[in-house]
Amino acid sequence: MLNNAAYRILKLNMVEYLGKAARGRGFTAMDLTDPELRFDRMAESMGVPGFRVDKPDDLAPILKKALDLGGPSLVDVVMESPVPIP
Ligand SMILES: Cc1ncc(C[n+]2csc(CCOP(=O)(O)OP(=O)(O)O)c2C)c(N)n1
Ligand SMILES: [Mg+2]
Repeated sequence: MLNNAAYRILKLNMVEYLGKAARGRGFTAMDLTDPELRFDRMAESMGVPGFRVDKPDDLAPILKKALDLGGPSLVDVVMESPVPIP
């Protein structure tokens, strides 16, 4: 899964609605960072192999490892998802 640790669509909606008025305002309750969500660990807790990718160079080897299992697994891919305010 592509994990941007945020409800990004809600941020985009807020910026679209407020435009420049969004400057200086925070995104209340739209970040999922405290606590950090670990979907790899959630998968493991349910008996499904979990992997985490936190740097781009690891993506291909970890995907290969997951696919080589020949069964279900979850790959938690850490994404950046900045939302610029106009
Ligand atoms: C059960 C449920 N609760 C709340 C919502 C409202 N909602 C729509 S999109 C969204 C955030 C989606 O965030 P995410 O899945 O992380 O996707 P992203 O926008 O970050 O790509 C929420 C809370 C919903 N659609 N369904
Ligand atoms: Mg998200």
